[in-house]
Amino acid sequence: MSSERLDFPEGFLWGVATAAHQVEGGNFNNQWWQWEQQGKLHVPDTARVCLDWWHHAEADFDRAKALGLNALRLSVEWSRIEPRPREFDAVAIARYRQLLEGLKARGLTPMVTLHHFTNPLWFEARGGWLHDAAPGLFARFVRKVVEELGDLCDFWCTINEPNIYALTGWVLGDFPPGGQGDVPGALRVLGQLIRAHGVAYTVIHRLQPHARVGWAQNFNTFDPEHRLSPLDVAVTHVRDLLVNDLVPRAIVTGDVPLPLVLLTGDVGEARGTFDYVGINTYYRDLVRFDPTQPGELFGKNVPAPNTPRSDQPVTGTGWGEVYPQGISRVADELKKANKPCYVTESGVADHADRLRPWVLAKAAKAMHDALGRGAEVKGYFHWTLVDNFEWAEGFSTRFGLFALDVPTQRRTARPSADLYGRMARANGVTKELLAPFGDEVVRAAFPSRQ
Ligand code: IFM
Repeated sequence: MSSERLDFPEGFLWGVATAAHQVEGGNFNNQWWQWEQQGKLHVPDTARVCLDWWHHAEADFDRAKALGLNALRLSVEWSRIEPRPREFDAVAIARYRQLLEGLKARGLTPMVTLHHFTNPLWFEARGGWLHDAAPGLFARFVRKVVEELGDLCDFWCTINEPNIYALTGWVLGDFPPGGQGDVPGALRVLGQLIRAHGVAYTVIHRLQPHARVGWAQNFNTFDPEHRLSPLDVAVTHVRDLLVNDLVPRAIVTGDVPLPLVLLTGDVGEARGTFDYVGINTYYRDLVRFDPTQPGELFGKNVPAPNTPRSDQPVTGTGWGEVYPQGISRVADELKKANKPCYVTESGVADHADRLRPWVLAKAAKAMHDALGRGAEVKGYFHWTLVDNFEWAEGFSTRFGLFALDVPTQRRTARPSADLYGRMARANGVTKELLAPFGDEVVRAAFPSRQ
């Protein structure tokens, strides 16, 4: 019966998402490694060996295949492929070819991200993304990647979460280069990343006219703490505009509203440069007007009371309400862009697996609802397969379907790995499938029938 089952369209992608620096190990030539060496993480960790994908990714590909998944998102590490300007490393390229062949051999459609937070040191030394030449340098790298790997992949994600890269690196100080409260700097970087996305799109399509090219946008749901407070509503709107809307609007229309465009610069050439939108979504925050926080644009994020919270980072203001429901809000909103979307990331920091089954059920429901309202959602990439290096938090927070014991590299499936595998194999969700995880998980996908 359809009400007892959430079915997904044929060919729907059920995958997992990863990123090079978070899994490969041995990436000693990018700015994150340098940041780790300077002791800038919130915990005493490094990504030294990581999950050792550089040598053993195939064992995890086997795990993904055994679950019954049909897709996997990974990123290529710019600092490996182009360790020095214009010098391309044939050994690194050969290894990436091997990885993509490995995915294909296992029936896992690869989505390849071209930039996921890390930059080669030589690029940083030239001024990183703030240098005028940065989009062109990125385009040169992208051209090489597509020339070398294009026979094995035609599904590209140019840049992962440009908004988070700018926010954490220029405003919050958690990511290199560690800027704090520098909103103008964040906007300048965003402008550069949007232009870089645009040129990358054009380069890829010149080489591969049939390619599917998009980017992954982090959408954080914001709601005013008090809906009737005009000040809460106003500061919420500003956050929404800067965090969620600016990049998609720029890529869809080629416009950034005044006065922000004075900082981002013109992005007209990025107009229409997308075949899909990648949705990364994790949290919701309520926003309260706070006149004492000019650096936070006069707003303070407050978690909604009595809502699900993930494991938390060891420092900082913490992560908001776990909110997979955000997927349907974003997918509905994106219908006006008239292109398909993929959930390129959704997941939860949850070492005990207490919330992950609920997140999976709720995400499936959110996508199913959005599909029912006409959104073209074509796949879901869970973040992530195996616990990995969570940037400033090192290995202190755990997002994996499989737990990782870092010293021994031993992987242990969490119960939700089995659940997600069953969802993928069924291309849908049933009550029976969710029942072992309890009523709340069943209700997450079948709210009215309990
Ligand atoms: O681990 C990150 C990923 O690199 C980008 N999106 C959010 C994930 C979880 O925090």
